[in-house]
Amino acid sequence: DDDDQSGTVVVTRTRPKTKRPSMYRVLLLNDDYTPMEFVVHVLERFFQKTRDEATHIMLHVHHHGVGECGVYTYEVAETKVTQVMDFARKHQHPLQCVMEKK
Ligand code: NFA
Repeated sequence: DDDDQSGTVVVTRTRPKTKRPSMYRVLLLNDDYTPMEFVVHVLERFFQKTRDEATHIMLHVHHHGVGECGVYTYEVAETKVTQVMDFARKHQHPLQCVMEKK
């Protein structure tokens, strides 16, 4: 409740405004050089995939050029992309990981 210049009592009610966060897909891109086993390892290590799930996603990327690793809020997606890019660079593989708004 409030009191304005005229002395009128102004009642302002609030409603709970909970905005759901935007979600972002994290994608792996195919290339000709990164070993298949390395991509499977990345999917297990950074995206908590089982070996079978990781193999399926890796083969999808290999055949279609791009594939989804997971869907996360902005900061989590950004962290995954950085972790994967740093790990690929460390091992001198050209693997690319990107994020896109859903
Ligand atoms: N195309 C790569 C190869 O034949 C494997 C790969 C899969 C790379 C998925 C990147 C992403 N060694």
